[in-house]
Amino acid sequence: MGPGVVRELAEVVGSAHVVTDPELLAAHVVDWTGRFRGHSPAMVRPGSTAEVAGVLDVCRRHQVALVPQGGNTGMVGGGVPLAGELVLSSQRLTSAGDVDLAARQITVGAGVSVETVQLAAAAAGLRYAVDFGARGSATIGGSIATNAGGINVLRHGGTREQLLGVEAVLGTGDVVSRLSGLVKDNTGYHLPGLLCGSEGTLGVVTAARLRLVEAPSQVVTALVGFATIDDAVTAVSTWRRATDLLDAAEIVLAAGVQLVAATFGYPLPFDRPCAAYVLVEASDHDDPTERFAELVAGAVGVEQVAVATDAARRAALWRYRDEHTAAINTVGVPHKFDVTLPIGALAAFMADVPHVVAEVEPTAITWLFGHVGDGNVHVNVTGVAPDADHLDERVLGFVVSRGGSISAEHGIGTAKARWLSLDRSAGDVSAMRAIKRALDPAGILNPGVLLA
Ligand code: FAD
Ligand code: 2HG
Ligand code: ZN
Repeated sequence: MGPGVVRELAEVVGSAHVVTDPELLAAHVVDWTGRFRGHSPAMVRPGSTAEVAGVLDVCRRHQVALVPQGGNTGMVGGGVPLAGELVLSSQRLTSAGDVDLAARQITVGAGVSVETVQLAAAAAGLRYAVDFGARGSATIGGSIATNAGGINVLRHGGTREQLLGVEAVLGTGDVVSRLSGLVKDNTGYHLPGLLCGSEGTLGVVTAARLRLVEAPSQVVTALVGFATIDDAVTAVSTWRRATDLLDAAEIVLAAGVQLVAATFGYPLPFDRPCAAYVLVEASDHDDPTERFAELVAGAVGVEQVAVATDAARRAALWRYRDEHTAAINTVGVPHKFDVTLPIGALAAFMADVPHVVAEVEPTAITWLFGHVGDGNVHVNVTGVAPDADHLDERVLGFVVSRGGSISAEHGIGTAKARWLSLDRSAGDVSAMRAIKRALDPAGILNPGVLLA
């Protein structure tokens, strides 16, 4: 990218917002895990949809590839410039409207964090239902691009279910603006739904209209220790059939809990370790604790239970789950496999996958945790080289052989682009390529991601 392009970009966004200093760029060319590291000539920070359109226009005319970037918490190497692309940051797209109480909706810029939306909703007595550990840094734009899931999917759905509309600049330069928040609106193709989960390959999201839900008045959180993984998975299926009140059901294993406690200096949750733990949360208008206690008491293989209803003790239980990602990163740069299995195949998958990893990487460590309520387990493997592709090939192939999906919620990114066809038919991939060609004909948006 020559100085002429930098000048043109500066004319669009102002020279203060075209960052070329390598020190300032450093944090934007490597992903959160440290596995994916690239380089970039510049990061551009447009402050409005019109400026995003201007940047894309410059890029199209000069055939400059770009990577949209929000909080850079993505887990699949999709938000970093691995092939020297320009970085388009949403840092300045931070407008935030008031909560619309009548509609229970809010409109925010793409660079607003998920946590900021949660707090705005809470201040209005409502709730933004998407939640996950990176809430403080992850942006609404990034969460839409990845269709982020998180801990409340089983009750409220993922990001797509909260998305009433978007504003976005497509690779063609067309601006899509659907922020009216109409709940019923079947006028043509549902472009917000298409952009959600498109991983920055079709357009740059600049703003979104989001659904808010009622805030729970009474919440109970429990950490339930089980004798086996199978018991834990079975209990969650049973509870889900018995009640609609579960907000979250997360699984962690003994080794992960031990690692989190040792890394952050927390006490172990119980005096004896359990093979598997389910962190389960339920909420209702009336205190759900009693109903919930009955369900736990009826489960097979329960060894230990800790219950919390006040915010501080609930948070203390959540940290054993939320801090897995950070703790694992202290062990080494992980290979991450974010996969879903049919619920009936989940326990066997969790028992078998460490052996599958050991077949190809005998000294690796396999960590398992995740959103057991929706069949989504995070397989993290440490002790292997970042480019050990044979491991990815083996694990992802194993997932598909058990009827699973190679991406539950993080997306394909660059990490799994080579294996897309393991999980999607030729016709499916061909339809996706046709959409990509139509909406990004110059191929400037995240060229290494998803359909590389
Ligand atoms: P980035 O990492 O900056 O980008 C992610 C992708 O979106 C890239 O492909 C990028 O090009 C694209 N993109 C970013 N902004 C835009 C935009 N405005 N327009 C178009 N494309 C864009 N994810 C889950 O789904 N569930 C979880 O439970 C979860 N927990 C996490 C916990 C931790 C501790 C961490 C570090 C990550 C976790 N993640 C989780 C992954 C990550 O936080 C999400 O994928 C999040 O949605 C990414 O948001 P971001 O703003 O950081 O996006
Ligand atoms: C989570 O559920 C995130 O904590 C991150 O999706 C998963 O670190 C991971 O593999
Ligand atoms: Zn997750």
